[in-house]
Amino acid sequence: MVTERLCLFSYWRSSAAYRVRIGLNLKGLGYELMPVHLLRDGGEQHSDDYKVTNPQQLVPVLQHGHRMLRQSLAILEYLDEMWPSPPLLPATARGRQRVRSLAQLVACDIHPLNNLRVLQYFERDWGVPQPERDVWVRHWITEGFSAFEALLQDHPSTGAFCDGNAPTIADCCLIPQMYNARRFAVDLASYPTLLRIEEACMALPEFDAARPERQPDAP
Ligand SMILES: N[C@@H](CCC(=O)N[C@@H](CS)C(=O)NCC(=O)O)C(=O)O
Repeated sequence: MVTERLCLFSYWRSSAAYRVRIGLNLKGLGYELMPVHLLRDGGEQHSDDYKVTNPQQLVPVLQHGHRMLRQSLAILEYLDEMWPSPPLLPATARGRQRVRSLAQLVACDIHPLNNLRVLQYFERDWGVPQPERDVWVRHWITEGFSAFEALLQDHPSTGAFCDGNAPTIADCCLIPQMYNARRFAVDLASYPTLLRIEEACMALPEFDAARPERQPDAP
Protein backbone atom coordinates (compact mmCIF):
# COMPACT_ATOMS: atom_id res chain seq x y z
CA MET A 1 0.00 0.00 0.00
CA VAL A 2 2.86 2.40 0.77
CA THR A 3 3.99 2.05 -2.85
CA GLU A 4 0.68 3.24 -4.32
CA ARG A 5 0.68 6.43 -6.33
CA LEU A 6 0.33 9.77 -4.55
CA CYS A 7 -1.39 12.70 -6.22
CA LEU A 8 -1.89 16.09 -4.55
CA PHE A 9 -4.79 18.36 -5.50
CA SER A 10 -3.22 21.70 -4.79
CA TYR A 11 -3.17 25.41 -5.59
CA TRP A 12 0.19 27.15 -5.65
CA ARG A 13 -0.81 29.84 -3.15
CA SER A 14 -2.92 27.66 -0.85
CA SER A 15 -1.25 27.57 2.54
CA ALA A 16 -3.07 24.37 3.51
CA ALA A 17 -1.71 22.64 0.38
CA TYR A 18 1.73 24.16 1.10
CA ARG A 19 1.70 22.35 4.49
CA VAL A 20 1.19 19.01 2.77
CA ARG A 21 3.80 19.72 0.08
CA ILE A 22 6.34 20.31 2.87
CA GLY A 23 5.30 17.07 4.60
CA LEU A 24 5.57 15.03 1.40
CA ASN A 25 9.01 16.50 0.69
CA LEU A 26 10.25 15.86 4.24
CA LYS A 27 9.20 12.23 3.86
CA GLY A 28 11.01 12.05 0.53
CA LEU A 29 7.82 11.02 -1.25
CA GLY A 30 7.35 11.68 -4.94
CA TYR A 31 3.85 12.78 -6.00
CA GLU A 32 1.92 14.02 -8.96
CA LEU A 33 0.48 17.48 -8.75
CA MET A 34 -3.11 18.15 -9.80
CA PRO A 35 -3.58 21.91 -9.84
CA VAL A 36 -6.99 23.27 -8.82
CA HIS A 37 -7.24 26.96 -9.68
CA LEU A 38 -9.12 28.59 -6.81
CA LEU A 39 -9.98 31.78 -8.75
CA ARG A 40 -10.36 30.88 -12.43
CA ASP A 41 -13.97 30.63 -13.71
CA GLY A 42 -15.32 31.31 -10.25
CA GLY A 43 -13.00 28.70 -8.73
CA GLU A 44 -12.35 25.17 -9.98
CA GLN A 45 -12.91 23.89 -6.43
CA HIS A 46 -16.63 24.51 -7.02
CA SER A 47 -16.83 22.36 -10.18
CA ASP A 48 -19.04 19.27 -10.11
CA ASP A 49 -16.02 17.01 -10.63
CA TYR A 50 -14.09 18.50 -7.77
CA LYS A 51 -17.10 18.37 -5.44
CA VAL A 52 -16.81 14.59 -5.73
CA THR A 53 -13.12 14.78 -4.83
CA ASN A 54 -13.86 17.03 -1.88
CA PRO A 55 -17.45 17.94 -0.94
CA GLN A 56 -15.96 20.77 1.14
CA GLN A 57 -14.67 22.36 -2.10
CA LEU A 58 -11.25 23.00 -0.57
CA VAL A 59 -7.67 22.02 -1.34
CA PRO A 60 -5.64 20.06 -0.46
CA VAL A 61 -6.76 16.53 -1.18
CA LEU A 62 -4.13 13.81 -1.29
CA GLN A 63 -5.02 10.82 -3.40
CA HIS A 64 -3.20 7.67 -2.26
CA GLY A 65 -4.06 4.84 -4.60
CA HIS A 66 -7.85 5.03 -4.77
CA ARG A 67 -8.22 6.75 -1.38
CA MET A 68 -9.03 10.45 -1.17
CA LEU A 69 -7.51 12.01 1.93
CA ARG A 70 -8.78 15.38 3.12
CA GLN A 71 -7.77 17.99 5.73
CA SER A 72 -4.11 18.99 5.76
CA LEU A 73 -3.40 18.14 9.42
CA ALA A 74 -5.01 14.72 9.10
CA ILE A 75 -3.01 14.17 5.89
CA LEU A 76 0.24 15.10 7.63
CA GLU A 77 -0.49 12.66 10.44
CA TYR A 78 -1.39 9.97 7.88
CA LEU A 79 1.97 10.51 6.15
CA ASP A 80 3.70 10.21 9.50
CA GLU A 81 1.97 6.94 10.33
CA MET A 82 2.46 5.41 6.89
CA TRP A 83 6.07 6.57 6.46
CA PRO A 84 7.42 6.99 10.02
CA SER A 85 10.89 8.17 9.03
CA PRO A 86 11.81 10.96 9.47
CA PRO A 87 9.17 11.61 12.14
CA LEU A 88 7.02 14.74 11.98
CA LEU A 89 5.94 14.37 15.60
CA PRO A 90 8.06 14.08 18.78
CA ALA A 91 8.60 10.77 20.56
CA THR A 92 6.74 11.65 23.77
CA ALA A 93 3.03 12.22 24.38
CA ARG A 94 3.84 15.60 25.93
CA GLY A 95 5.95 16.57 22.94
CA ARG A 96 3.25 15.49 20.49
CA GLN A 97 0.64 17.45 22.44
CA ARG A 98 2.81 20.59 22.23
CA VAL A 99 3.48 20.23 18.51
CA ARG A 100 -0.17 19.53 17.69
CA SER A 101 -1.24 22.53 19.75
CA LEU A 102 1.14 24.80 17.80
CA ALA A 103 0.00 23.36 14.47
CA GLN A 104 -3.65 23.83 15.43
CA LEU A 105 -3.02 27.40 16.58
CA VAL A 106 -2.30 28.14 12.93
CA ALA A 107 -4.58 25.67 11.16
CA CYS A 108 -7.66 26.05 13.38
CA ASP A 109 -7.40 29.52 14.89
CA ILE A 110 -5.66 31.76 12.31
CA HIS A 111 -6.07 30.31 8.85
CA PRO A 112 -9.85 29.61 8.73
CA LEU A 113 -10.67 33.23 9.59
CA ASN A 114 -8.67 34.46 6.61
CA ASN A 115 -9.53 31.84 4.03
CA LEU A 116 -10.51 32.78 0.49
CA ARG A 117 -14.18 31.88 0.98
CA VAL A 118 -14.40 34.09 4.08
CA LEU A 119 -12.89 37.05 2.22
CA GLN A 120 -15.12 36.40 -0.80
CA TYR A 121 -18.17 36.30 1.48
CA PHE A 122 -17.20 39.66 2.98
CA GLU A 123 -16.78 41.12 -0.50
CA ARG A 124 -19.80 39.60 -2.28
CA ASP A 125 -22.42 39.50 0.46
CA TRP A 126 -21.44 42.40 2.68
CA GLY A 127 -19.57 44.70 0.29
CA VAL A 128 -16.57 45.00 2.62
CA PRO A 129 -13.86 46.87 0.65
CA GLN A 130 -10.36 45.46 0.14
CA PRO A 131 -8.56 47.69 2.71
CA GLU A 132 -10.92 46.59 5.49
CA ARG A 133 -10.62 42.95 4.43
CA ASP A 134 -6.84 43.28 4.64
CA VAL A 135 -7.07 44.81 8.12
CA TRP A 136 -9.20 41.82 9.17
CA VAL A 137 -6.58 39.36 7.86
CA ARG A 138 -3.70 41.22 9.52
CA HIS A 139 -5.61 41.39 12.81
CA TRP A 140 -6.02 37.61 13.11
CA ILE A 141 -2.50 36.80 11.96
CA THR A 142 -1.04 39.31 14.43
CA GLU A 143 -3.13 37.97 17.30
CA GLY A 144 -2.20 34.36 16.48
CA PHE A 145 1.47 35.06 15.89
CA SER A 146 1.79 36.99 19.18
CA ALA A 147 0.60 33.87 21.00
CA PHE A 148 2.78 31.58 18.86
CA GLU A 149 5.88 33.70 19.57
CA ALA A 150 5.11 33.70 23.33
CA LEU A 151 4.67 29.93 23.32
CA LEU A 152 8.06 29.42 21.64
CA GLN A 153 10.15 32.03 23.43
CA ASP A 154 12.18 30.54 26.26
CA HIS A 155 10.35 27.21 26.10
CA PRO A 156 12.86 24.43 26.76
CA SER A 157 11.55 22.34 23.84
CA THR A 158 11.99 25.10 21.26
CA GLY A 159 15.11 24.42 19.25
CA ALA A 160 16.28 25.29 15.76
CA PHE A 161 12.68 24.48 14.82
CA CYS A 162 9.38 24.86 16.69
CA ASP A 163 10.14 21.71 18.67
CA GLY A 164 13.69 20.47 18.91
CA ASN A 165 16.17 20.37 16.09
CA ALA A 166 14.14 18.71 13.36
CA PRO A 167 11.01 19.96 11.59
CA THR A 168 7.60 18.80 12.80
CA ILE A 169 4.03 19.43 11.70
CA ALA A 170 4.21 22.71 13.67
CA ASP A 171 6.82 23.98 11.19
CA CYS A 172 4.75 22.61 8.28
CA CYS A 173 1.95 24.94 9.44
CA LEU A 174 4.03 27.92 10.52
CA ILE A 175 5.95 28.45 7.28
CA PRO A 176 2.91 28.76 4.97
CA GLN A 177 1.31 31.12 7.49
CA MET A 178 4.47 33.29 7.41
CA TYR A 179 4.12 33.38 3.63
CA ASN A 180 0.51 34.52 4.01
CA ALA A 181 1.52 37.12 6.57
CA ARG A 182 3.97 38.69 4.10
CA ARG A 183 1.35 38.58 1.38
CA PHE A 184 -0.87 40.74 3.56
CA ALA A 185 2.01 43.01 4.66
CA VAL A 186 1.99 41.97 8.32
CA ASP A 187 4.90 43.55 10.21
CA LEU A 188 6.86 40.52 11.43
CA ALA A 189 9.50 42.41 13.46
CA SER A 190 7.81 41.48 16.76
CA TYR A 191 8.26 37.77 16.10
CA PRO A 192 12.04 37.13 16.26
CA THR A 193 11.65 33.44 17.11
CA LEU A 194 9.27 32.83 14.23
CA LEU A 195 11.68 34.61 11.88
CA ARG A 196 14.63 32.57 13.14
CA ILE A 197 12.72 29.30 12.67
CA GLU A 198 11.55 30.39 9.24
CA GLU A 199 15.17 30.98 8.21
CA ALA A 200 16.14 27.49 9.46
CA CYS A 201 13.24 25.89 7.57
CA MET A 202 13.81 27.74 4.32
CA ALA A 203 17.44 26.62 4.33
CA LEU A 204 16.15 23.06 3.85
CA PRO A 205 15.51 21.93 0.26
CA GLU A 206 12.26 20.20 1.33
CA PHE A 207 10.78 23.53 2.41
CA ASP A 208 12.27 25.45 -0.48
CA ALA A 209 10.80 23.08 -3.08
CA ALA A 210 7.34 23.44 -1.50
CA ARG A 211 7.30 27.27 -1.85
CA PRO A 212 4.37 28.67 -3.81
CA GLU A 213 6.67 30.29 -6.38
CA ARG A 214 8.25 26.93 -7.15
CA GLN A 215 4.95 25.25 -8.07
CA PRO A 216 4.20 24.42 -11.70
CA ASP A 217 0.82 26.19 -11.48
CA ALA A 218 2.36 29.43 -10.18
CA PRO A 219 1.94 32.26 -12.73
N1 LIG B 1 -8.98 22.84 7.15
C1 LIG B 1 -8.65 22.67 5.77
C2 LIG B 1 -8.61 24.03 5.11
C3 LIG B 1 -8.42 23.94 3.62
C4 LIG B 1 -8.58 25.31 3.00
O1 LIG B 1 -9.15 26.22 3.61
N2 LIG B 1 -8.09 25.44 1.76
C5 LIG B 1 -8.23 26.70 1.07
C6 LIG B 1 -6.92 27.13 0.45
S1 LIG B 1 -5.70 27.44 1.70
C7 LIG B 1 -9.23 26.57 -0.06
O2 LIG B 1 -9.26 25.56 -0.72
N3 LIG B 1 -10.03 27.60 -0.27
C8 LIG B 1 -11.00 27.61 -1.32
C9 LIG B 1 -12.12 28.55 -1.02
O3 LIG B 1 -12.09 29.22 0.01
O4 LIG B 1 -13.02 28.61 -1.85
C10 LIG B 1 -7.29 21.98 5.65
O5 LIG B 1 -6.46 22.17 6.54
O6 LIG B 1 -7.06 21.21 4.69
